[in-house]
Amino acid sequence: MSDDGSKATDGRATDAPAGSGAVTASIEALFSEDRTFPPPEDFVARANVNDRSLHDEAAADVLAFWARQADALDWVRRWDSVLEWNLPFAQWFVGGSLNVSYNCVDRHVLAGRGDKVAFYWEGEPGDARTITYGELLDEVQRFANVLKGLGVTRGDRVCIYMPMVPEVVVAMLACTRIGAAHSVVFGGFSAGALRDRINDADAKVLVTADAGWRRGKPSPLKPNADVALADCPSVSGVVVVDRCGTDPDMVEGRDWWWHDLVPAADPACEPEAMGSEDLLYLLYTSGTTAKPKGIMHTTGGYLTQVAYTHKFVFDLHPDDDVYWCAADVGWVTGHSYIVYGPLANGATSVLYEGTPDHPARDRWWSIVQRYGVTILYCAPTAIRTFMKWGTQEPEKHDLSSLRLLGSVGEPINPEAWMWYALHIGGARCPIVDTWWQTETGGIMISPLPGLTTTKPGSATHPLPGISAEVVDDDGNVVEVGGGYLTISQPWPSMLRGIYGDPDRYAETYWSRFPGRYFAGDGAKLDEDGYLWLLGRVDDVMNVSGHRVSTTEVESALVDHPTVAEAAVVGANDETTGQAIIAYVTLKGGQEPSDERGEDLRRHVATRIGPIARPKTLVFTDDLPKTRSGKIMRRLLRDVAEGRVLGDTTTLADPAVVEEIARRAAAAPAEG
Ligand code: 7RM
Repeated sequence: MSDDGSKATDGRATDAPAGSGAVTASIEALFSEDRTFPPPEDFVARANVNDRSLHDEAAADVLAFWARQADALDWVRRWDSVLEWNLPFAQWFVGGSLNVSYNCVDRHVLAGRGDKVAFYWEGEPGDARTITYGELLDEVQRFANVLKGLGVTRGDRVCIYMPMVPEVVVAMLACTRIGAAHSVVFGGFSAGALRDRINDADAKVLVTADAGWRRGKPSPLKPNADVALADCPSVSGVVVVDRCGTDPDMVEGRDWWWHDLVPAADPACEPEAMGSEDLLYLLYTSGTTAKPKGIMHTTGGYLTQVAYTHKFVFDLHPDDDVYWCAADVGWVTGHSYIVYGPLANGATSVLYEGTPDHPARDRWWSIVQRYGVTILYCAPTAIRTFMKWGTQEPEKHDLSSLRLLGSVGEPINPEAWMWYALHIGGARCPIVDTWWQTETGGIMISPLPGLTTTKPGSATHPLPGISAEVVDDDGNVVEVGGGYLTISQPWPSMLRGIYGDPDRYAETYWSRFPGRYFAGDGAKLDEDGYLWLLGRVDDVMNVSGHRVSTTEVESALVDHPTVAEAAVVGANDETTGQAIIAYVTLKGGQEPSDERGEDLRRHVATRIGPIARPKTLVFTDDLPKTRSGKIMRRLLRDVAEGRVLGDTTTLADPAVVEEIARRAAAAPAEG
């Protein structure tokens, strides 16, 4: 799709904005037939983007456009060329040098904003800290010197395995200050997963904590780290934050307390001038094989795109907004939209350590009210969980500070979109459904909230500067209809490779459609030029020769008033190729029964067509999810096809899938 593919629906001139403050009218609009939402008039009036000039600039000269975005950063040396492109290898802002921690912290302090709050941090037990940009600068410099003292130098790798405490941000920025690459490993991963990632990256130092708070209990980290480190010869030093007072074993000469080293460290550390293409970080992501891929991100292009997208997609007004990205820093969303984008833009953010149901199911909404959160960015899986818990939870709090909502990580079904808009956004806040990946580094496809008319469930259009196209099996561009989502031009925050495996990079991302980056996602373009993400292509089912998206069937199920959440897979079937198997969690107070199951199957058939009617429907209390909240359809397929369960170690709760297997064996199926 071209950059101007959205002209008909993006222009203010062609759309009548919804009346300002007219909540009743907005609620009616929420349930109107066409279900399209122009940005509210009062939002448009103050928005960073409310016309097509960014689109026009990018369409006129995309490299000049990206150079202008890069100019929003402070460079030690300006680049010689914006892009050097030897497909599939890109280099951005070649010859330029800069320091990421300087851009994220120092320059705001130097501009007189040292007292501005960078983070309102809240621990799960209710303890809290406010960290200003000035304090962040002090801690980052000290910790940078601590790392140097442990022998870390420019070009080394540092592994970070931590809970959501301010020190995790400090550790990441300290690495960037001295030119070391970090590899953050999500705190929910096991000792074995940590070991493999440390060894693949050949990390010199590990930064961790004794434990982090989860549902009222310390969830251990240091004991896992000790198990991992028994097989990690590259690690010579470990720094431990005492978060929970669990008194872990400390190995003499290897392990050091944060609270001993940091206060004693030299408070001044000059930022290293790094090349634009120097490695900024590695982030491991699982692919189709057992070995996780170390996705490589570099410095100048990455920071340019995350700052640009954070400013325009979230319509950031740094002096007024309180921004909260509720992801974990162990995922790419945390890297780009908790740490680098917001800090590069001088934002004030909320950082929360714990679970949404501790001490009660209104914890998030109490945080929104207390800090006056204006922008909330979270995942559909969280929204569906809140739907399941009921509207009485958000209704306990005043959420009127919110003015913009974001979604990321999975397709958001229209039902969840509407619930989010109505019960969290008060029918007042635009929603940005942002599509991107660990590999893309930053947001690629999303509404611009002051410009784009949204449709619930559609991520709408590629951002200015991004060339996304849907292609068919043969790589031909699809104008209207379904196919594969590809990116046809390089972008600044694209991955630069898979650490230690350049062949795998070319093979995984650039071989399926020559000349195009293939994201692994199915997508369709509707008649109005709107993009609908249909999930990973291995989630597209083929029933009697018809392509049926798992997402569409899930959406239809969740659209039923009794359903809280649904996951759908295609299981091998002798007659139809694949058969549709649905796993359904009912809302609180709803009872599973054969009649209810039949009712839901009929509902899907009415919504999409008889071809999409699930053959089997299994009621479950929970769905198997990864720790980042993505439904593990692979395991549900194993269950559906009666296979021995595959690897469940990346699941948040492995017991869930065993229970589902028991119920599936007993579920009735249509002949
Ligand atoms: C940011 C992140 C990437 C995969 C991606 C998609 C899915 C993410 C959306 C989405 C539909 C969205 N990185 N995905 N965002 N699908 N609409 N707005 O999640 O590397 O962990 O996952 O997530 O399948 O390929 S990730």
